[in-house]
Parts: sequence; C-alpha cells; structure tokens
Amino acid sequence: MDGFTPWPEDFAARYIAEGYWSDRLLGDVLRGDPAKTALIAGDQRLTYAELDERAERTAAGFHRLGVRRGDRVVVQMPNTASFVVVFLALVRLGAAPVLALPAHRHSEIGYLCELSQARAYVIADRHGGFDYRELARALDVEHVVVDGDAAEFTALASLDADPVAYERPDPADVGVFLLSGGTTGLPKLIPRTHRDYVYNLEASAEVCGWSADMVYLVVLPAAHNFALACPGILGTFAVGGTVVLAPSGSPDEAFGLIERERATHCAVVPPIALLWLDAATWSDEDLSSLRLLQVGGAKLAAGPAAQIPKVLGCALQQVFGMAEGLLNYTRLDDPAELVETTQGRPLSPADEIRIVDPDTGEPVPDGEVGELLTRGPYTLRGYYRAPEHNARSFTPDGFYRTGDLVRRLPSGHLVVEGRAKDQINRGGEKIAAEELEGHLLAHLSVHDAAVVGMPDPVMGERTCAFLVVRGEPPTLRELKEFLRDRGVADYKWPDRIEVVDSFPRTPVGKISKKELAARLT
Ligand code: OOB
Repeated sequence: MDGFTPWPEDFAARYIAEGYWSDRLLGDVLRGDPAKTALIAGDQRLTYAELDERAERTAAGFHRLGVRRGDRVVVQMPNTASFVVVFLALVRLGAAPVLALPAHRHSEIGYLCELSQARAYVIADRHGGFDYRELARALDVEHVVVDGDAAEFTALASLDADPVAYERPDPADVGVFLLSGGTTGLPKLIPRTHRDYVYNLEASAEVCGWSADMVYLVVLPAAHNFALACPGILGTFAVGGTVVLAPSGSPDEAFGLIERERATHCAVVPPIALLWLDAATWSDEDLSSLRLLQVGGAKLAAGPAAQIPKVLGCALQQVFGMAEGLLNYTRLDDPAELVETTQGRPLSPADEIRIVDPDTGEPVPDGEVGELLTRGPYTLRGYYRAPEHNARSFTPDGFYRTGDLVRRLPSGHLVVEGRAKDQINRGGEKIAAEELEGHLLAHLSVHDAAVVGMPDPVMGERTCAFLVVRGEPPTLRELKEFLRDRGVADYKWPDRIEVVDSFPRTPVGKISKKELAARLT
C-alpha cells in the first residue's frame, strides 16, 4: 500500500523468528465456543456462531458493493453490535476500517475520507442528538452505509448476503487505521497491520490475565484502541469471553450493566474512574463481579489509584498506551506501590525504549526525566501519507518520538511526568493545539491564537485559548458556535478564552506556551 512505511526486512524477519508475529488475521479472532454469548448490546445478544455468521454475511454484502482487499472504509459508529459486525466484516475482506470517533464532525471526517480515499463511509443514522446522514450529505464518497433509517443511502441491513469467496488479506497488510491524538494542524492516520495488531491484542490478553470466563464491559468508544484491542473487545473474543457494550461510562448506565451481566473487567479514563469512586459510595448496585479496572489514556493520580481497590472492590491496572503502538501495563502481581504510582512497563520483551533530552536527543542519566522514544513489533514506522511529519516524528533509526516525558524505575516501570508535545490531554481525549489554533484563526476577530492546557481536578486538563483580537473580542459562546459551524468535534472546543494584547515570546521568538500556562495557575 502506498503511503505505508513497513518495518525494515531484518526487523520483520526477527519479529517472525522470535514468535511475535504470526499468520493469524484480525478477522479470525472469534475463538469462543460457538454456542457461547460473544456480544451483548442493548437488547441484542449474539453467540459466537451468530456473530461469526453476521460478520461473514456482511462481508459478502460489502463485497457486492465492490469493497475489496486494500480498500479503506471510514467507520463512525457508536457502541453497537453493528459496529463490531462491520469491523469484523471489513477486516475479513482486507478492507481497512478507518476508525473515527462518534464525536468527529465534518472537519475531521471530510479530511479522513479524502486522505484515505475511502470507498465507503459507515454510520449510524442518528446518535447522541446528531444526524450522521446530514454529515454524509456534505461528503464526496462513493458509498454511504447507514445502520438504521438509511434515507437515500445504502442500509446496512441490505448488506446481508449469502457468503461469497473473497481474497484473504496477507498478515503484513494494513488491517485497520487508528486515529492519532495528533500534534499538528491535520489529523494523522496510524496504519496497523494484521500481524502487529493481532500481536498487540493477544500479548495484551496474556499479560492482563484475560480468560474465557470473563465479561468485558466497554464504556469507552469501541473504536478507540484502548477499548478495542488493549486487550479490549478483540482480546476478549480471542480468549472466548463475553463483551458487553455500554453507551457510556456514566455510572447510571455502567453500574446497572455490571450488576445485570456480572461484568468482570472494564477499561476507563481517569475522569470516569473518579466518577465511579464517587458514585460507588451512594449507589446500591452490586459491583462485586468486577475483578479488574484498567485506567489509562491520561495520568491517574496516586490518591484515587489507592482508593480503587478499597471502594470498588477490584484490582487496578494502570495502562499507558498510544494508538501509535507501545503499551505499558502494571502487572497483576506488581506490588501495590508500583500499581498506584507508575504507569506500567512495556508489554513486549521486544519493545525498545530510549529516554532522551528532548532538545539534544542525547540519553538522560538513568532515573531522570526525558522524552520517551520507542521502537518495536507493534509500534508504527510512519504515519499514513505524511512524509514530512514522519521525518520529524521518527529518529533516522526508526524510533517513534512519543512526546511524552517519563522517568524509568529500576524495575522498568515508567512514570509519566509531563509532555513535550503541543497537545492537550482533556481527560484522555487528545487535542492538537495547532489544529484548534488553525480553526480559531479562521474567525474574523481573531488575529492570533495560542492554545494551552489548564490543570483541572477531574479532567486532568481543560483547554484555554489565548487570543489576540482585532476589534470586539468574541465571547466563548460565539467561538463555540463558530467551531460547531466549521464542523469541529466538540471535545476540541476551548473551555475558556483569555484575550491578551500580545503573546510572551521565547528567546528565539516562538510563542512561550510555558509562560501562558503559568498565568493560569
Ligand atoms: C491512549 O492512546 P491515545 O493515542 O489516545 O493517546 C496516547 C497519549 C500518550 O502518548 C500519552 O500522552 C497519553 O495519551 N497517555 C497517558 C496515559 N495513557 C495515555 N498519559 C499519562 N498516563 C497514562 N496512563 O490514550 C491509550 C491507548 C491504548 C491504551 C490506553 C490508552
């Protein structure tokens, strides 16, 4: 596939020889007993046999539309059984789903469709008060497939067809595209091959103790790497467990599902963990089935980390991961101290870690804080169709510059200490400052914009936009409406604006975001 940077030959040979990469494909992860419940979503319950059949029949339907191995299909669906069916159908065909989040709007989706040259765009009719068909009408894409009322588009239900023979993908093919949190003006796509992503989910399932008797509750967007494959939905299928899809992490919905389905495992971001700690003190729902709560996506403070086992009655696992690849997990048998105060250690013995001075690129002394660089059997070697960005994001010998500032303990565990990238982590949702600044600059009253994170007790960070204006300054409300009209996902909208006369500058003349951030504390 053009625009995809493969691993160098010698690395690929080594990953195969050492058993990290296999020939197993993403479409073959349904390994549970055929009669067992694989998936529960709303009032739908599908056995492994039923889910397999629906995936195969839907693959035949996409094939009839003309979707083939090597194609890309943008998928933007909420946590429904249809999402899982569509995902499995596409990876079986070797047509890579481009996994957008339900919150994305025209600005993001339009770009993703164009960048990926998508053959099709798959959506739910409506969700969360938004009509995705409206968005689809403004796009230039060959096929729009709708779960629900399709209007003038193709109904997902109509893609139910008798199984056909089709070309199987190669394990080295790109199986799925994940979205990067991003640091630049435009979103980036992360190609994940069948063999690297299968390794990602299978190795994770092993390290996290996934087993056939588990019930995995999904409260994060199913299209996010954490919920999908760390070990997530796919890891649960691979061990023959049961997946329960929840619409959100709100205790109102999630606690009832835990009680009703006897959920044993769940992955959340820190703001949800905090909400659960609070809600558990007054809720009368029975959470005793919960065995493990994975928390990641943003840093979990040591205080709440220590509370989780006491209040929720389950073990905690910290997860420091990225869609680009590298996953760090605290281990199930780690001492409480490490589980509470670190973000885990790398998943794979083949993960290579370097911690360097972000300015000089030189390794820092053991135990000191530096930027985390990494290379390994499930970490990308390049973003899709982004040569200039790749030249900056990777070292010449193929290490990915994570932009995370970490320190390593003698045990190998990493502690996340901050960030060297121009991004805001709003409770696990990532906002590229440059992207938001670009949108703000399009406003007639905005002469210059600089976006920084401001500390927040629940979200970790919220977004503050410093603005230099011409004429009457816009209100926060006006700016949000402006961003909505531009089709920008709402989690990227600023929480606060600060109008200033000019920006503080660094000695080389760049805007000093450090100083702007300091003004907020
Ligand atoms: C996960 O993936 P992304 O791609 O949404 O975001 C990755 C970035 C990391 O580079 C880091 O800056 C931050 O999110 N992050 C954490 C963290 N986990 C992720 N920062 C501090 N502490 C943590 N535990 O967020 C993701 C992917 C797979 C599994 C879990 C999370």
